[in-house]
Amino acid sequence: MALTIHGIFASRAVRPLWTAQELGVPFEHVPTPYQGGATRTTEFLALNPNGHIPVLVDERPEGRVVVWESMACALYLARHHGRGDGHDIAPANPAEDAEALRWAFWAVTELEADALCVLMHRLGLPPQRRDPDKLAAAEQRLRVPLRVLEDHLAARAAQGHAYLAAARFTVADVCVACVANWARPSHDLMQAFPRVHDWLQRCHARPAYLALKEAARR
Ligand SMILES: N[C@@H](CCC(=O)N[C@@H](CS)C(=O)NCC(=O)O)C(=O)O
Repeated sequence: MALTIHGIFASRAVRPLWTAQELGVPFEHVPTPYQGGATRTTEFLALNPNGHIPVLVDERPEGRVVVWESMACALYLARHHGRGDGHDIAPANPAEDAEALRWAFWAVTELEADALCVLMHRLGLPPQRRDPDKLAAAEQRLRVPLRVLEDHLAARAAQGHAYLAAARFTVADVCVACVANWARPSHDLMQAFPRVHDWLQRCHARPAYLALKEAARR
């Protein structure tokens, strides 16, 4: 198969997996876990010297393309495997491309570290390792970018749009939803930012996402 995505669903690999599934492009999924040493083998390190998932391998007529960094993988897929005609999640013009780029970079720089902290200290870590002070500080800091997202969604709604970057769901929504989702266990934040909460629910109710989630459960 031309496209291979390495990395389990319950990781940053969800970003390219969800993008590929939305685009309807055939791909092989190699569910490499991030624990247990699979990302430290010589073979894996040859694909990604950082030893992280996800990795995307695209066997193209002109040669093999390897992409790591989850947001780069998602944006690459949309750009090179999307139709770009305004009917799928790929950017259809430079303005939509700019939206996808800026929201993807925004998610990793403004949101990711604190959202991950919320996920870990509310759910991921064993209870004895959870730190209420770290959690409270992360939730407090997240109020700044989540306000930006909330206001953006309000402005979009006023124009009759339910998604971030276009009249339809696009890769920009995938990139931000995958990260903002980590803050969902914070009831306070979700209550404070109801548009973010509702938009996250809408994104995660997409058949492509649910299909991947179901496949991961099996
Ligand atoms: N900035 C990277 C981070 C990748 C990353 O840290 N992936 C985690 C799983 S979500 C991983 O592979 N951890 C294993 C390790 O670091 O050993 C990206 O977005 O792709």
